[in-house]
Amino acid sequence: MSSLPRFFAAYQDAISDALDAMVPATPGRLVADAMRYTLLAPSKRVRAVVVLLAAELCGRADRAMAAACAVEAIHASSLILDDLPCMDDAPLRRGRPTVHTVHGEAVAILAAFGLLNEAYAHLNRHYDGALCTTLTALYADAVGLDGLIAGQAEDVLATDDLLSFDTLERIHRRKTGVLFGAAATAGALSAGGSPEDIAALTAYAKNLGLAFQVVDDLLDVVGTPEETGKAVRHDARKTTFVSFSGVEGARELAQELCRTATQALKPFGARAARLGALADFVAARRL
Ligand code: GRG
Repeated sequence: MSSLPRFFAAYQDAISDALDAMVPATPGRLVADAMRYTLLAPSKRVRAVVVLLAAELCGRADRAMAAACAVEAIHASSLILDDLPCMDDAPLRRGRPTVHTVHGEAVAILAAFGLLNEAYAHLNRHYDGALCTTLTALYADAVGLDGLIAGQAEDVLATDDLLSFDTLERIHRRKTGVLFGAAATAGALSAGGSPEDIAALTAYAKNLGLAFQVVDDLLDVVGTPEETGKAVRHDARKTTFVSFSGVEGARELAQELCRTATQALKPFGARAARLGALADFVAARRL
């Protein structure tokens, strides 16, 4: 399954509408324009869909959309920062020129901070009490010094070194896997899921996230800008899962991680079919 499962479209539409309302258009405000430029650009919305599907599986999806929007805002913030000249220096993202090439670096950095800030503000506006505190801490930890920031720091600083497989895995579990895990945890928490449900969904999503990153490396080699919306052969100087394991090895690793992810869903039985279909998509994705 190299295209998104059919049920995805309705989730993507609902998420895009909610994101549109989260950061409303305010003509003439450059930073808000830059935030919307990235946030509303064509995206798979995988992390937000994971939030919603985890909540559904735990019995109620009606409180999950704000957590889904917040994770998308964090993700969009990280994309802007990742693309900056001092990091990946990427020209293209989501099929469009990157924010800093359109608006300049200063506005891009402010837009990234704006999106991160909005993510936490959004949680605060939509949740109360212990749930609000827990979700805010969950996302802050995912972004923080054991999460995206740690993974990115190690990745950026290691460009010219040969990395061990363990180091590569640690970098990408943090850069990508942790936010997927937090998305599933947030969805389950918003629905009042049991500790067992939360643990199973988090294990699923962390492995799914690492598989997602392995395929990201793969698509840098075998994909096209039309498929991925990004420049390809951009990681040629870096140690990646493909430079380590080859194209076939990386594909097998992604499939193995997706199988491990799906096994974690066993306690849910057939009710987890959509998350299973998402794992099948990730293992074979071309976008
Ligand atoms: C302060 C939020 C924050 C981050 C600082 C810059 C940084 C640390 C981390 C970078 C994390 C990053 C960009 C990891 C790559 C993850 C990845 C595979 C992105 C592509 O995701 P897709 O394919 O993109 O889901 P779409 O466009 O579909 O949403």
